[in-house]
Amino acid sequence: MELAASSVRESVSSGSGSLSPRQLVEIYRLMLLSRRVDDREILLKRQQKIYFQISGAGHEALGVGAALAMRPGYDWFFPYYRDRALCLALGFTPEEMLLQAVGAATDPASGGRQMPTQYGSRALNIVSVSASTGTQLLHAVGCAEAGRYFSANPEAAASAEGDYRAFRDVIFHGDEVAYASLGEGSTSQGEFWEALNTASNKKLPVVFCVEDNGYAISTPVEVGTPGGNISRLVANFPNFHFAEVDGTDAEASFHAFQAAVAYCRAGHGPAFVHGHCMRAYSHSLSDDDRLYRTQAEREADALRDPLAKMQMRLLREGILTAEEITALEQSVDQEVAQAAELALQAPLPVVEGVTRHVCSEDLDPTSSAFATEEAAAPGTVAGGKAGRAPSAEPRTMADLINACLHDEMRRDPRIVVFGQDVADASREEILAEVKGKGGVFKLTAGLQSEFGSERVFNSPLAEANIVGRAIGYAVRGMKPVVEIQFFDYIWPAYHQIHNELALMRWRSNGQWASPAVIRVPIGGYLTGGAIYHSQSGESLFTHIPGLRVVMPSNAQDANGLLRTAIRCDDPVLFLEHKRLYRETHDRAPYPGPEFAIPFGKARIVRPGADLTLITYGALVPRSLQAAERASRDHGIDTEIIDLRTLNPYDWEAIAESVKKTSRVIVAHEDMLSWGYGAEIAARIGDELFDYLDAPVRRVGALDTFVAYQPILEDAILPQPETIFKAIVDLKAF
Ligand SMILES: Cc1ncc(C[n+]2csc(CCOP(=O)(O)OP(=O)(O)O)c2C)c(N)n1
Ligand SMILES: [Mg+2]
Repeated sequence: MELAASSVRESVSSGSGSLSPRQLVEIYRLMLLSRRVDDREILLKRQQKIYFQISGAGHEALGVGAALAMRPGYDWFFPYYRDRALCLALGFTPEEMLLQAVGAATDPASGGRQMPTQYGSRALNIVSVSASTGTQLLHAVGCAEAGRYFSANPEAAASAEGDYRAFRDVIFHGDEVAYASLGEGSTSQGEFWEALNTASNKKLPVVFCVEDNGYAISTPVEVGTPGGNISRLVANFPNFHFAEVDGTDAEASFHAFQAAVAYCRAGHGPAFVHGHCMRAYSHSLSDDDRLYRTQAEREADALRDPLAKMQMRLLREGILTAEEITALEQSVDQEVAQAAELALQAPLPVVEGVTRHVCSEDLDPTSSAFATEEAAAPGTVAGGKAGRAPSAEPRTMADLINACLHDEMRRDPRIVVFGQDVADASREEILAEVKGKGGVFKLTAGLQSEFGSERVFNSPLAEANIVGRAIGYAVRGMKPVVEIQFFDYIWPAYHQIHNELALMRWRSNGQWASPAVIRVPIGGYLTGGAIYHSQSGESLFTHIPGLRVVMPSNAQDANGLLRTAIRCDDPVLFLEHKRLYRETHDRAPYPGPEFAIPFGKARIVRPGADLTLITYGALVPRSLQAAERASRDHGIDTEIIDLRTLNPYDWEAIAESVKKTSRVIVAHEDMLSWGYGAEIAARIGDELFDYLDAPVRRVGALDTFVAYQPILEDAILPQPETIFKAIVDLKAF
């Protein structure tokens, strides 16, 4: 009687038309298995043996239908928490699910870090998903783009020693498809529309599945979806295959997915399957739907239960007798009970391991492998169509960032660059006539012309789209080096950065990682930059575990640190101060294509004996001015430390200097309160108290936004004068 999911998949994909009785029985078995794992979890939760439960009850027909139309370990999956049946039908086992529920060390998705149903499996190509509704859709889009890229450029998949590629294995198939699902409530998220936008525009092989159970917790569908039907709203997206299906009917669901997957595999574009299903239980075990649904409604919904419907069909059509149904139930129950027993005996995670996989355990960007600072030979100029010409002439930070991007893209075919206006021209045929844009600050100029539109391209004006897709690319082993046009507009992407980019490795217990680089122009001192072109806010990012945050103050450091950012295996936020892009004082000769600076190594900008000034970014030149004046006017000898990387940061350099001078100021452009300096000052107070002769001082902007009128801007942001006064003051303390 029993038949494995894989054999259903094979026999179905080779055959045509309706499903055989044996196939229907296997579909029923998988649906039942899913429901019974839910029921077992509910029992375990009531016994307080697990800590959270959310069920897939009512969604089983859609999940099994999708899974049987696709290929585990070949296609790619970005499911959501209702996709228990999908995952079981792909090959995730009941025991593995229950290991998640108990939070076991052997939980294959996260090692006890994530809630149950936040699935993940390398073997099955189920990419780790979070609890955030809708974020995974953009990952699926980036994943599909990466698959297409590798198919067109198979040589890019080759491994390479000496950078992240040694640890990012690549698999791809020319006709692979990515699956991404969500509830109908989550279609209200902007990222849903951003994902459809790119999938449509680029004709990507992504099957979007909306599992419409009519509610988002207690909120009915019409609140978030005008008119109450998402299919009507998306119907005009070009290039899509659309299907609206009874998602409580397993066979209809399966056929809908079969057609959708075939459309995607053939390369016609994305597909949108809208399945009307139902919620057999409340939202989760923490919810009681009797509070917001009438009894009549709940009873009517119960008649649509896909499991009951399938069982009735098997009986009605004489495929199974009542006795055979009972036997099947017993065998499924036994399987689930055994799985629960094993899960309850499984080893629990060790407390000592909690910080494992915050960052890469394989490649350490603070290591000497990235210390080619001295070895690199200055004297050649990178960039441009002509390639590298010898030159020792000093170049700006903007030039040397651009040069690094050219160098690295030549060296590593897995790098793609995208963002708003980063291309020379999206309509590439006009490049014969026009010079091209290459970024609003021209940092990416010439990249598209040299490396083509497949590797350098404009994104829609949507920051979450940029970072979300970058994550999808990066989990496939590519190296997206994306640009957020202004730090002031990074906020729509903050969710992706905080909950996805930085977390991918830790939450999947090292199974998945998304080491993308995000370049971001930041900061003020622009004279007229005002509120929305002058923001700082780096401490909001250094507060995110797993994210490396870099902020160079000069051309040479920018070049060497960007190289490390690109070659390392962690996600990096690379903050480029706009005011420093074209300054004359921070220029440097092009240091060559192998020049790298390790993270977490500060630079002593000015040695001194009397006082330590810790800073970074645009306050480095301002601090230098202040220190020179303090030396001239008062004979105070200030040591200036440029941190260069903010997370990790060079505690040894700080400690060594403070032990020598016993007086310390932390100065930054960002607002004083809750700023980056608070952490450094606190740690100095904590660990170096015995060495201090005075309190730790901080210099920062006033606790307000940056105003447009230059008189106001000058008063708000810290000036050389502000720092000078702090130096004199502290020396006199
Ligand atoms: C970004 C985000 N906001 C809010 C939540 C809390 N939340 C979890 S599930 C949910 C409702 C989702 O409804 P729907 O998309 O219809 O999926 P369903 O649970 O009905 O299958 C909400 C609001 C969340 N997890 N993520
Ligand atoms: Mg819903």
